[in-house]
Amino acid sequence: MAKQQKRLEPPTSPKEFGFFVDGNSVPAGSREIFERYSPAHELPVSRIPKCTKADVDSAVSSARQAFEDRRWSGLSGHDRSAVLLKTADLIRQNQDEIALWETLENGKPISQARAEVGGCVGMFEYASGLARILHGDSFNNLGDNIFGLVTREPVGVVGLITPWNFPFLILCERVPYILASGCTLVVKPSEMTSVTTLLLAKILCEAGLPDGVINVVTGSGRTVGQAMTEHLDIDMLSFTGSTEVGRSCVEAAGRSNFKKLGLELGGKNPQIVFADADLEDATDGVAFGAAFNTGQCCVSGSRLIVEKSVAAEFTEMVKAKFTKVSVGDPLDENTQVGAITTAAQTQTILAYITKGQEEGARLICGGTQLDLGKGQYIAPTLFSDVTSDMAIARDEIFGPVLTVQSFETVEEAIAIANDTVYGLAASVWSKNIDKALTVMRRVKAGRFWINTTLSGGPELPLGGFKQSGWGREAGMMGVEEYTQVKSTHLELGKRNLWIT
Ligand code: TXE
Repeated sequence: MAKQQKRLEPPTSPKEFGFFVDGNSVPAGSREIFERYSPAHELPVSRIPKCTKADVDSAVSSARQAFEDRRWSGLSGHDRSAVLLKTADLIRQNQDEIALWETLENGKPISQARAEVGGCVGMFEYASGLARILHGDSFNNLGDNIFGLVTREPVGVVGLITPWNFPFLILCERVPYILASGCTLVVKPSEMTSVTTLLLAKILCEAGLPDGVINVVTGSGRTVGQAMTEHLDIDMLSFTGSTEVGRSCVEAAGRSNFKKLGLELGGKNPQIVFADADLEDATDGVAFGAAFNTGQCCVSGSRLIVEKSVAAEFTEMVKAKFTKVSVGDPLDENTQVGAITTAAQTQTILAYITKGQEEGARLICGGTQLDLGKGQYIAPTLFSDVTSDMAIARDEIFGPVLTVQSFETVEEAIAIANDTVYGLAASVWSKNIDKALTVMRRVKAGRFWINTTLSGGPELPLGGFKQSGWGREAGMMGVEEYTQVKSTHLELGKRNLWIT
């Protein structure tokens, strides 16, 4: 039973926000405004400035100044840690407000949004420890006259471009780790979901982060995002979003300053179910993995690959779950699946559903837009008779659409799972440890779940194999990614002269 909460309502008028540079909120002034509508309530909820290239320059210059004068990187790990811990506390105190904005702008259920914000508290707490743990290495085995040191330094000014599917969670899987490393930041949230990024910048400053260490520019990908990818004074760019824009980040880095890149891109993630799995758990997990966050997750388990002997039965069990899941107003405490975040995404999902039928897949359930009076909703959709060459089995749909394929041997299951250009995540359901571990070792994916799915936390690194991206976020690696390594040789005693 969901706990009893006061029924939340969307605001009666949109709230204005400025962007954030050098510790100050900068009002829109004469800039154009982007008005965001709640995808569930069809009401304007927020108004944010569309920043210009000049705004990107001023944000980068603020981050550069803050980096070069060492107001943050020059602090001890202990002092940086204290700011991150205080931030964790303030996020906890502001959990309801942050969660409400996530729901209003993204359309995700409020109970889910609250849980995600709770998880973000943990990200800051964990990264606060890493600020103190981060260290290099030394070599005492190079002979009596040489000593070797390996030190880590923050990479510099980091640009961070985030998407709209988990605006606060994806932000918090990166920001505390970047700050733990000593870097400074310019963040560009998706224009669809900017508010919680602006709230985090304010909270960080309240927690004692020096001005200029975090800056937020709002607005379009084509203007603001593109300017960041090409900027000569951004040392590293972390991008999460579509494969297409990821490719343009690589090209822009090549054209500009070879900035270091971290990329988290698309996925077409398999969920492999063996006949010996606990089928009740597996059904629930598979349905959750595909429909959670309306399937708008880079790690969504969108391809069910099930052992032939139980395929028909299992498909029926997933259908029963899908028809039972509560889709509706994300402000309702009992909703499990909320609204599709953007009108463009709704059209993309519906077009794939049509294409699946045209390609000969069999629609088992869902497949339609739900009319709930207002808002964009799509019923969890299940397709069987799917083959690996169909677009619905190959492309990232980013919606609540699950395809079913079957296999007879472990080798066949692995081959189907790997038959994709992506390698972000995968799940396997089996009570046989040999099979589960064989699949884990052989399927190419950066995140793996055995008898569970979509679980995570601040400790384990995230990232993709193949075309799902470069680098890792979170965990110790999530801090190390934002450092560069310096090797120092130190000679002791008298030099063995070259010219005598
Ligand atoms: O993503 P974009 P979109 C996938 C998913 C979805 C598709 C399109 O399949 O259907 O991408 O979504 C900024 N230079 N994912 O169009 O455009 C943009 O403003 C620099 C998977 O919304 O990639 C936003 O801040 N930046 C993914 C961010 O990039 C640019 C999450 C992501 O938007 C830019 C989201 C440019 N030229 C979508 N153009 C995941 N891996 O979780 C846009 N942006």
